[in-house]
Amino acid sequence: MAAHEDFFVLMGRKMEDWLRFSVCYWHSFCGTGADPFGAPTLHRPWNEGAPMDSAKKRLRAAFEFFTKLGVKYYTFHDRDMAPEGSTLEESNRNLDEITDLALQLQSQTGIQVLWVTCNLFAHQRYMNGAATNPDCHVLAYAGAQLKKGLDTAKKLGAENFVFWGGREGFLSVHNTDVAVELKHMANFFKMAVKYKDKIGLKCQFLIEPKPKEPSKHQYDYDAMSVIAFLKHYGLESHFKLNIEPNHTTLAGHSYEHDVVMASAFGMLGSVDSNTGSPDLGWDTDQFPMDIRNTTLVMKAIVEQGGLQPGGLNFDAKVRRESTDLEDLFIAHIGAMDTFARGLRNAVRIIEDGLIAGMVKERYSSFSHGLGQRVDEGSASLEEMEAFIKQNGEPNVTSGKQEKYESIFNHYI
Ligand code: XLS
Ligand code: NI
Ligand code: NI
Repeated sequence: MAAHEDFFVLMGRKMEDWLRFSVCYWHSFCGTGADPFGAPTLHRPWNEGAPMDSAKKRLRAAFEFFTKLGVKYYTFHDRDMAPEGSTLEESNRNLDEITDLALQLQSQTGIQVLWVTCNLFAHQRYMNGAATNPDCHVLAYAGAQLKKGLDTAKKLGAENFVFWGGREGFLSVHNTDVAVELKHMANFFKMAVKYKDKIGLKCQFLIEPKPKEPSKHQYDYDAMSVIAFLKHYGLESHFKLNIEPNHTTLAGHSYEHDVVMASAFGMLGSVDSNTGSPDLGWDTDQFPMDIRNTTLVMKAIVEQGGLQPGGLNFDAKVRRESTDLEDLFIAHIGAMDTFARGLRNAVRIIEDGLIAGMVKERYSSFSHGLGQRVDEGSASLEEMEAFIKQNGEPNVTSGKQEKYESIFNHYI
């Protein structure tokens, strides 16, 4: 291997295989820069023309972008790739026509679908939720749309399928039967698992937590809530999590928190690698540009052996003031560099082993005797009592937080 190639191999794996970058379709190709206070500012040439014509122009432009950028994956919602028709049949026909073209472009370029998802939140019918709607007629529509979404995932060879519960939550507890809604959501997921098996769809199912927005209370609040939900309904072997740090900070956690928690439970499947502004209260979907954050995230990812078949999906949008087409390139390249540097830092932290050694030492009392029995789950309260009667008061040990922080800073 040439020295130059060596530079891109870390811990036996190519950087691109650690990172598995993906471009998202909705923000980068459907986004217009419109916000609740203002008109579109991003005038993309592919958004002009009749809906199906512009859908094709958009797809070709997107593949030109993926190719120029050199990414291998993209993600999309059914409804951002093809416009919704006036009936389910018409929507499905639209999707078939556009995904035929997507399939062609995929085989010409080698670019793959990291994940596909169904938009079960934008249409008016879903205003009170999809799988948690109080009206079964709406739930049925969502199920029918999901069936097509899973067929589409199979057609395009998607490596994952994401469920983000856009309006699966509530605004007021007065009109909501929480227990019933949660049961319906679980049953909806069970139908998805069953259909996936039936059609032989091989992809990984992922749930994306988010605490609020658009609903006030969302059921998939954060990583731990979703894991508890999955375990409660016996679904944990069929799903992993797609963690979006912007949502994690909205839940009141630090940037890396849910990545670390999901990974600790063996449930980290993929990452929507964006960032918010924690000083605001909403999902700003900015490109991740903070190397400290990406170092912590990549450390968790490398420690679990990577994200495959998941990846790092840029669920991020250029600011409405970033109006040049080149800003789309700059944003993605800057974010990829931020993650690449995070990866290199994380690998140095892991290979040096200094922090891991300090953490190991911190827990060393659990490696023998009573500690070992506690760790294995075989100790009893009677033993604790006997131990304390014999050994008395413990000596407190320093947590050394500032030392850890100072060491971490050396790697940034
Ligand atoms: C919205 C979510 C959404 C999902 C896909 O906040 O991040 O974009 O990733 O539906
Ligand atoms: Ni997302
Ligand atoms: Ni989001």
